[in-house]
Amino acid sequence: MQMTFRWYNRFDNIPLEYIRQIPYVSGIVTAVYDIPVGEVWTKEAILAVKQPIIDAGLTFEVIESVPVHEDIKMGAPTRDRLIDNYCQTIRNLGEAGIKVICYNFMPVFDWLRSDLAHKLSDGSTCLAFDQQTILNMDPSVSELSLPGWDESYTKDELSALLECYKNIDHEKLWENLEYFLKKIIPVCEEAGVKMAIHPDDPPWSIFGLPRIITDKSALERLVSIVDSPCNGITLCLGSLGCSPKNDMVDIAAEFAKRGKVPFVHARNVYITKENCFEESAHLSSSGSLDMYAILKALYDNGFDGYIRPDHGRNIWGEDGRPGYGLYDRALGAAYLTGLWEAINKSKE
Ligand code: DNO
Repeated sequence: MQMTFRWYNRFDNIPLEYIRQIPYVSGIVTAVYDIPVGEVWTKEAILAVKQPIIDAGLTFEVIESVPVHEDIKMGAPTRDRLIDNYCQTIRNLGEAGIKVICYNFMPVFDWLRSDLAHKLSDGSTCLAFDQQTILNMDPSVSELSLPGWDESYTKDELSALLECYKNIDHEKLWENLEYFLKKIIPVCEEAGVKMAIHPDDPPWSIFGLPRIITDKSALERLVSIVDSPCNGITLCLGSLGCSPKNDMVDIAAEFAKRGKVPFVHARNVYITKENCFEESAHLSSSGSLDMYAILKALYDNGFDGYIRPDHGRNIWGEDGRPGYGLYDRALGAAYLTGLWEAINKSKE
């Protein structure tokens, strides 16, 4: 298990030196943020991101994310050129020492929340999702973006995109994902890079858009599209785990056993009612997930990939990027490392 930490490079105000001081954190997870979605990440741009990380004594082996252009998700006629670009980015990343690429196949929106600063009883704030608030929102009349998304859209861009997706149902989206994977996985095999799809967050359809990576059977289907160690998943506990239908211990065990989990996003969620949740502190006692049992399932099934604490609360007066401040994620990393040590020692 390699403990990593997400960092938004020159767009992040957390110094790398601070991250280096979190016990056991050895690597940074980040991306090239200034190349438009769909264009090739040049070697120069990748190395410019890598150098300060190496200088700080950390490793740079996981990318989150190389965003997938909407034309690929929609199966538009332009997709072949965009997939060629994606393949070139994979090759360039492989040459720069990258081992895992996290990506997602969610139409238009990446993760979605109704509140970025939901107040908890201890005075901290967290990300939260309330289904009713989302149902009352109309994306075609507002500009939507979240800190941490790869793209934000103007009102007009959003309306146009939503219109295009009217013709794309779940099966069509699966077909387009299959087309994409069949082209890129052979390139990954040559480049020595593993793809790790991020589940849809939250794992149900929003604004009438199809969402497909939502449960165990979807993950089964995904890994069977191309049977390769390079076709894996980012096991995001909070994304799948905010639906009580997803048994996270079982999912962790199953896909770790099959060597399909190169990357884990470890965070807890507290399910307040159906389709509503708060992003709690990482501890099992704070949320709805049994973090010990999930980590044990990973350990027992040979997990040896990268893991990172995920969204943290804003605590101790920090005014951090929602979900991505320093303090609570550092607490999360220490907690996860402690669990891992205890599991490891219990086997001796
Ligand atoms: C949210 C993240 C996601 C994730 C992408 C991966 O905080 O977990 O934005 O980076 O979905 O492509």
